[in-house]
Amino acid sequence: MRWDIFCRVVDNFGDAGVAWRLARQLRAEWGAEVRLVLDHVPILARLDHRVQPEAVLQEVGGITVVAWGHPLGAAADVVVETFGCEVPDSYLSAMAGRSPAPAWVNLEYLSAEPWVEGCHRLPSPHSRHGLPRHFFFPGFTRRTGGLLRETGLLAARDAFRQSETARQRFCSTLALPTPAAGARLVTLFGYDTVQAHDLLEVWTRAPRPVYCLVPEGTPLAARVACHLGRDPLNRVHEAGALMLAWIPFRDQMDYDQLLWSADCNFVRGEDSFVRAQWAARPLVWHIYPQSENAHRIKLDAFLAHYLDGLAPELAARYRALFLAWNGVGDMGVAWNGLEKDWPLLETHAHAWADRLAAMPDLAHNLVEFVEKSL
Ligand code: TRH
Repeated sequence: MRWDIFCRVVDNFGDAGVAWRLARQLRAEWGAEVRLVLDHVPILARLDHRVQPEAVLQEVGGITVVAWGHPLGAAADVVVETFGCEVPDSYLSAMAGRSPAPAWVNLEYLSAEPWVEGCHRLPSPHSRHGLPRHFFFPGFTRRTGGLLRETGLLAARDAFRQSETARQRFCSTLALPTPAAGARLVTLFGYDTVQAHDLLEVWTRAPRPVYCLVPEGTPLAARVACHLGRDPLNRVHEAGALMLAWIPFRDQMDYDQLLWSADCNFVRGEDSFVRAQWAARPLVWHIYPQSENAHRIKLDAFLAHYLDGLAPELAARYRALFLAWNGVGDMGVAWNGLEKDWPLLETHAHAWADRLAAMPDLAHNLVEFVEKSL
């Protein structure tokens, strides 16, 4: 089948990141002929070095990447609008002129809120030209569209972890010092937040050494550098129990290995948040901030699922860490409060990943849905 995926970058990397991941999986596992129509190709080039930022039409890994506005010609069998972006009018006319009509789906943002189950697969009231369009919601339960997960992802993760030296090798490929024995390896990807100051202070005095890897090129990486009075070009900073290194922003396809190497991943938005769950290690989520604290509802909804199964006191302490990192509460108290709990959090993170993996993945659900509607 031919698929056209449309994406407008609202900000940051996640919009393009999700669309690109979906495109790659449809191509690799479902043999789909995919065009990704994107309004900001340079963002995709940050996620995949094969992408030419200025090209209006290019082939990357078997996927056609088209800059928004470039003529598209005939409509595809399946049309996916990501995150409520509307297809261009000229393309809509092409869709209307096609027989049979294409399957048309609006792939929505990820949320664990209960209403998602009720809206998943509902027809969109805003269909134009009388063409049917449906909402497709990712989610954490069987009554949603699920999460993006490539076939073989968890097996690749486990094989990576089986090698005792994988972590050391990973650090050496980045030309970084090897983590000290017993050091807790943490990756730090989030939005700009003052909580980072407290966290760095806590790690400097931590009873167990912390080795923190910070992907460059984000406001948080710059804030960390500013707080430590360092230039990220110096790469490594050491103070007390903390060793911190700024690392190059990785290609999306390599990002998983970074997460798999770590003992704890600070992640944000949508796609890195999901990848950290597949990494099956304790995570801390910096949720995309929304006006009027709307993100708190989303955060609480996720935690209601994610913390399920932990003893109540431990769940409360872990919850405090999520909240503190999102600006509510003391980061130092929250981090130190979990010092003895890591083995339990690790077991829990694994069980959570297994629970999610028992459900079909998003690409599978999406293909099944459009095949029925065509
Ligand atoms: O970048 P994000 O904050 O993205 C978004 C946007 O804010 C968007 O507007 C919003 O709609 C969405 O979140 C919910 O966070 P996210 O989703 O985690 O995307 C980051 C992408 O960057 C993800 O695909 C992983 C990738 N990545 C790399 O490829 N290499 C790296 O080194 C890192 C740190 C991330």
